[in-house]
Amino acid sequence: MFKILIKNISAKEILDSRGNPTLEVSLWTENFCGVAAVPSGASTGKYEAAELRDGDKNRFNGLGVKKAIQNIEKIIAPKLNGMSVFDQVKIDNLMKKMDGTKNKSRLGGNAMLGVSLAVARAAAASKNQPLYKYLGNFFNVKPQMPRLYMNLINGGKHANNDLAFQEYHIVPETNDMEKALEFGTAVFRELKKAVIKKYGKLSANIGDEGGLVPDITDAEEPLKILWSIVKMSNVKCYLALDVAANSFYEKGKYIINNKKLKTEDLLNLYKNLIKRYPMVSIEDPFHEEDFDNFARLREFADKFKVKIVGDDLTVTNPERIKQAIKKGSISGIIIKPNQIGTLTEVIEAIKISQKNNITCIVSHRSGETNDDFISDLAVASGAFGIKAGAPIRGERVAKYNRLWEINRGLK
Ligand code: 2PG
Ligand code: MG
Repeated sequence: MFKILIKNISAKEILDSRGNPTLEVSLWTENFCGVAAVPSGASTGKYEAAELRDGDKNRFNGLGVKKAIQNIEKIIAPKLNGMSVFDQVKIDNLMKKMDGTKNKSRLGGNAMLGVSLAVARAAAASKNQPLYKYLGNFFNVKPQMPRLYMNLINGGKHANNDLAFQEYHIVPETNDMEKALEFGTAVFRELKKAVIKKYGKLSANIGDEGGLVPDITDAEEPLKILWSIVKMSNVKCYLALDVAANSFYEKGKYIINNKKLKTEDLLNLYKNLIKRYPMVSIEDPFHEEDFDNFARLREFADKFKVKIVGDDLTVTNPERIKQAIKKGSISGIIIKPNQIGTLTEVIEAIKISQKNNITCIVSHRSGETNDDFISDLAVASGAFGIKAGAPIRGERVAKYNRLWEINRGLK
């Protein structure tokens, strides 16, 4: 294959959707430039790739990423310059080797991911291909539009309310983007009205992912409200949860609505929800080490065709994913590029999952940028779903608008 050589790599700080600094990489060849920005989570798993922050309290509350930028420009760039943008695997492996740590703490997972994604963007541009087409070369599947997981009610670490569960999604049963988006925005409008009527106008304020933040404490109530709206329509639509249970797990108990629940109680709560609502999936139902109770719930959920999804449990890490598969803990998985730090490992994570019949859902982070890489990735990998928040807020709609655009091209 012909080669297009990397000439220069630079990076700069930009703000993410929470107003924290993150980095954006520009990777230059003779004629093209690939740009990629890196998101940041709030409910992060212990086993995620390290996010390198400056820790200088006098600047951006310690969250600056100048060190990561220096690593890109002073350590990574000199080694990558002269390599071909088509050598994605070689480049990612080289960065891993240069980093040399298990969790990418030396160079920073954020630094490495920014470069890795920018390489792919520059490669796609060099071939004059849309990104999803270029990424499609790494997968043996037909590109496919993902189902939209629209997070319409926010709780947990993404909201200033007392809802323990982090995300309440609607998942329209269609991969026609226009139909899904039109439906999603209509439900969101109705939801706003319903919530204001029942809980007052402050309840229609929004959280980190654009969903409403009603003053509700009961974990089931949001499902009730969403279902009451969705069931009126003639579009088939499921509900989904990201519990992010790790964020309210303390000393062996789960704190929900000021009550301390035992694992057994929480398991029963899920079983009841599965019986009562048209759920498609439940993500992170237990804390990030609890492979066994994930497996118990999965066994039950299988009978209802509800997927039990790993996120903090699996952190897009091929080793953790293999462990979860072996233990029967998951039937679905969240794919977040910045949890692992290189595109090559993201692709590996997706392939291992698909080979084992695990449903893939590509996901944004709660702290996002306008970068829409994950939309192309979801399509190219034939992922079942994509989590991109509510269909409002610029950094969320960037993903939806990109999918809409790709959908036009695919038709
Ligand atoms: C999650 C994500 C994205 P965060 O838990 O799945 O919705 O949240 O980026 O805060 O980890
Ligand atoms: Mg999650």
